Amino acid sequence: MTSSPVVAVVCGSRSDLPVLGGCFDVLDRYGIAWEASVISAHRQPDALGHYVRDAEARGVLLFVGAAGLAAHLPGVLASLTARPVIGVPLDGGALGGADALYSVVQMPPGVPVAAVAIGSAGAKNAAHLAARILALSDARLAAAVEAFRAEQAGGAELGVDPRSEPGTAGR
Ligand code: RP5
Repeated sequence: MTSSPVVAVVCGSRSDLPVLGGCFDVLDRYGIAWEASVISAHRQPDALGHYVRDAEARGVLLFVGAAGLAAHLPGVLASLTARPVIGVPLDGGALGGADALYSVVQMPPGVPVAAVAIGSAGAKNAAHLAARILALSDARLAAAVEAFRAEQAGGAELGVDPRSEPGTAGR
């Protein structure tokens, strides 16, 4: 990234990074400068505090926190900054991500986290939501968000014969 990051994506483990690919792709599509870090709220709490303070000083405007299991990372991020935090719950094992979802979404009043869907869908939506928030004070980004919406709206298919779809024969 050449310009200074405005979105900081933090995940709790290197094992989370593959699921976040769509988040980085969408941020790139919008031309949003980002940086990614692996800092566990449980294993490296002091490092997380230092990182948030440094990121704010460098101009980061919004944080994305992604974690699985007892996913406290987004909530701890929200406790450390007044800037918006989007939480991505990840599927970390036996409970299929429901554990992380509950951890991310059930924040106490006064410490908000914007929770998105579990896994890769949520990772992409974290980037789309970040773009919409940042677009409130960025005309270029507002145009990019509208361009994406227009492109997406053009994908409707009317009068489809499902039997003619490729790959559905014999199912
Ligand atoms: C969470 O525990 C991480 O976000 C990850 O989803 C999960 C497992 O971490 P590792 O044991 O793979 O490092 O904190």
